[in-house]
Amino acid sequence: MTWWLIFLSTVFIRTLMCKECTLEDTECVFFLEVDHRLTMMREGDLVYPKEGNIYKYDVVNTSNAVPVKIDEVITADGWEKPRLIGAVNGKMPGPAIIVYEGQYVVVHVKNCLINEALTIHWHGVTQKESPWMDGVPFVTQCPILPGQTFTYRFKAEPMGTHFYHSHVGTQSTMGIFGALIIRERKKHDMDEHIMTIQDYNHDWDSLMSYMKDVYGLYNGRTSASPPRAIDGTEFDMFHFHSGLINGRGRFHDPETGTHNNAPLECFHVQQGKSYRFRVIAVGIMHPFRVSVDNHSLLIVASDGHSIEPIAAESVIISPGETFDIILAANQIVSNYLIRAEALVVGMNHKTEAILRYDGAILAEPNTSKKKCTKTDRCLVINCPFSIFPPSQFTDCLTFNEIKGTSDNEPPSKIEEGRFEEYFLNFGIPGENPASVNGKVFKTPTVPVLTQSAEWYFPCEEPACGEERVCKCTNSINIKNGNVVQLVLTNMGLGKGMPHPIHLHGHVFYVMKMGYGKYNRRTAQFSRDNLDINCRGNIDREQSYCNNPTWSNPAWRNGNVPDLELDRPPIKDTVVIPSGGYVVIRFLANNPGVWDLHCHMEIHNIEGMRLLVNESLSLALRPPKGFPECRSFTNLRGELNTRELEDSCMKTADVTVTVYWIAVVVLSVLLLVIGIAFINQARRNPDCRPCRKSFHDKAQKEHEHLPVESM
Ligand SMILES: *[C@@H]1O[C@H](CO)[C@@H](O)[C@H](O)[C@H]1NC(C)=O
Ligand SMILES: *[C@@H]1O[C@H](CO)[C@@H](O)[C@H](O)[C@H]1NC(C)=O
Ligand SMILES: *[C@@H]1O[C@H](CO)[C@@H](O)[C@H](O)[C@H]1NC(C)=O
Ligand SMILES: *[C@@H]1O[C@H](CO)[C@@H](O)[C@H](O)[C@H]1NC(C)=O
Ligand SMILES: [Cu+2]
Repeated sequence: MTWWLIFLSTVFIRTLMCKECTLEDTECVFFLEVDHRLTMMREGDLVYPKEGNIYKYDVVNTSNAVPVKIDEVITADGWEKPRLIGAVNGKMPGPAIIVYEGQYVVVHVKNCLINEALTIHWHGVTQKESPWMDGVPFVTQCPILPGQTFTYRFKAEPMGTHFYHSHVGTQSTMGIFGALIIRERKKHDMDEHIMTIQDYNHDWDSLMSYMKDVYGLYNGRTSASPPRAIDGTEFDMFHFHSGLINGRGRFHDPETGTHNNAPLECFHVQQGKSYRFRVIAVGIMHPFRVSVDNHSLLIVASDGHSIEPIAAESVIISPGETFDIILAANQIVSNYLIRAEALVVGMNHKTEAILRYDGAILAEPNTSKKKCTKTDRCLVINCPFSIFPPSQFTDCLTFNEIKGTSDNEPPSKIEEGRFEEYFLNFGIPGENPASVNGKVFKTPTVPVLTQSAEWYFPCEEPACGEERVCKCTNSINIKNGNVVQLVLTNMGLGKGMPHPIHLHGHVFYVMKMGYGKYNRRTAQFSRDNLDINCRGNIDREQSYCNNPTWSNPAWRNGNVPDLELDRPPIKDTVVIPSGGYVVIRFLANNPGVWDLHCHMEIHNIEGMRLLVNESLSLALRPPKGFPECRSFTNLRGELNTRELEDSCMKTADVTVTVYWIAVVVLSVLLLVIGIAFINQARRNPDCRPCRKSFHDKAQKEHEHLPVESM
C-alpha cells in the first residue's frame, strides 16, 4: 500500500507541475487542484516562527537548528494555531499562470474540497467567444462539485496583470486564488515580481468573518465598532489580524506593539536593474497603500492596461484591482521594507515584505518610511478620497486624473439611438444588506447564461422601488453594438466606504469621477457630490438613492461635461468614492451574461451585484456536453420549484438543506468513485485521484529509492 501511494504521488506531482508556456505555443495546459490545507504545518509537523524563520515544533534550541524551508509551509501570519484555508496545488497563493497574449489557456480545475462546490473566475479576461468560461456559479456555469473536474479554455486577452480566484462565496479569500499574467507576445525585457496583497484573520475563515459582519462582531463582551478611514467614512466589520503579501505576513499584536517574527516574503533585486512588480489585491475588504522605503514607484498600468507613467511615493489598491509598478533598484545594496498599510486610522493595520538587493546581508531591513514634509511632499496614486489632512503633506492623484496611453480609442462618438445609460447606486441603505439601487441580488439556481429559460426572478414593482429594498435577480439588458454608459454612485442613506466595482466580460473607460465634498482643514467627508440627484426622500441624506439621475437634465444622453474624451484610462475594476460617482463607458461587443459586483467579498455575497445581460440571443452556444443543473422539487407535484425558490427569499434557506443533501449524496458517490479511481489508476497511470496529504513526504522518500523499484 505504501509503495502504491508513493507511486501515485510521484505520477501526480509530475503531471501537476505547470508547464512553462513558451512564446511559440498556441495552447498552454495547466492543472489546478483545489483542496483544504492548514497553515503553519509542514506535512504532519507543526512549526513555529522565530526571527524570520520557522522551526519544527519540538526544536527547543534554535541557535544550531536548521529552520524549515518556508516554501514547504503556508505560513500566513505565523499564528501558531493552524487555520483552515483553501489552497491551489497545495499553496496559497496558488501557482502563477503565465501565458502570452492570444494563446489559448486550458486549465483543468479539480475540486478536492470536502464540503464545497467551486468555480474559478479569470479576473480581467474578457472571455470573448467563450462566455461560459467566466467561472461565475449559476451565471455562466454549474458549480464544480467535490470530486469533479471542469476544464476551462479561453483566449488569453487582454494582456496584463490579472488573477484567478474562486467565485463561490468566501472561497477566494480563504486562499483559492493566484496570479494570471498575460504577457505581450514578445521576449520580455524586464525582470518581474508578482505581489498579491490581502487582509487576513487567523482565528476564522472568511465565512466566519462574513457571518460576524452580518450578525455582529464582539471583542470579549464588547460589541466592536467599525474601523474608520482617514476621511471619516466607516468600513464594515472585519476583524483584521494581519495583512499578507504573497501569503506571508506577521501578526503585530496591538496590545504590545510587538510582532511574532514570522517569515516575510522576500523580493530579490540586483542593483542597477529595474523590475516590474505586478501588484494584485486579493483581499476581503481593506484597500492598502503600498510603498517601498527609499524607493520611488513608477506606476505604469492598472488592471493590466497601460497608463501614462507616474512617479509616486505610494499607490492605493483595493480588492479586485491590480497595478504594475516599475521599481528601479538604484539605492545602496541593502534590505528595504516594502509596506502595505490599510487606510483605517488608529489601528496599525499593515503588512510588510522585504526588498533585498543581491549582496545584502541576510537581515531584516531597518529602513523607515519616507517622511512627507512641506518641501518634500508625497504623492499617492488612486486615492478613494480626494484629500489628505494638510498636516500629512500628502497629495492625492485620483484615478480620473490619470491618463491612458495614446493607443486607447474611447467609444466617444455616440451614434443616434446607439447609446444606453444606467445609474447604479451601490449602497447599504438602513439595516438592509448590501444592494444595488436597493436590489439585493438573488443568485439564480441554474446558470442563466446557458439555461436562461429556466430562471425568472426579475426585479419588479411593487417589491422594488424608490425607498425600498427587495431581493431579486437584478439585471440590465444591453444591446449589442451600443455604447453603454454606467454611472456608478455611492450616495444617499446607504453610502459608505468606497466600493471597488468589477465588471466581467469587458474592460471599460473611466470617463469621469466625481468626489463628495470634504472639509479642507480636517479632510473629513462632509456631503455627497451634487451632480447626482438621488430622488426618493427629499432629504438627500435619508434617500435610499435607488433611482439616481443627473441633477442637470442636459447631462443625459452622454452630454456630461468634463468627460475625459482624449485618453481615458482603461480598467475592469474601479473604486466609487464615498458620496461620489464614476462614469464608465464600454462598447457592447461581447454577447453573454456578465457579473457586475463589488469586489469586497463581504458585499458581493450579501448581494451588491447585478448582471449585465448582453444580447443573449447572439451569444455563442457552449460546447456539447456542457454541464446543466437545476433544483428538483416536483416529485409529488404539490410544490413547484418557483414557489420553493421564492420562499427562500423570506424564510429559512431551503436550498441550503437541498445543498447539504446533495453534498452528502455526492460525498458517498465520491467515495465510491474514489475507490473505483484507485482501482483504475492501477491500470492507467495517467489517472489522478485527489491527493492525500503527505504526498510531499512520500515523494521525498521516493527520491532515495533505487530506480528499479519504480
Ligand atoms: C543552544 O545551543 C547553542 C549552540 O549549540 C549553545 O551555545 C547554547 O548554550 C544553547 N542554549 C541553550 C539555552 O541550551
Ligand atoms: C534611506 O533614506 C533615508 C532618508 O532619505 C536615509 O537617511 C537612509 O540612509 C537611506 N537608507 C539607505 C539604506 O539607503
Ligand atoms: C540595521 O542597522 C544596524 C545599525 O545601524 C546595522 O548594523 C545593520 O546592518 C542594519 N541592518 C540592515 C539589514 O541593513
Ligand atoms: C436576458 O435577456 C434575455 C432576452 O434577451 C431573457 O430571455 C433572459 O431571461 C434575460 N436573463 C436575465 C438573467 O435577465
Ligand atoms: Cu471578479
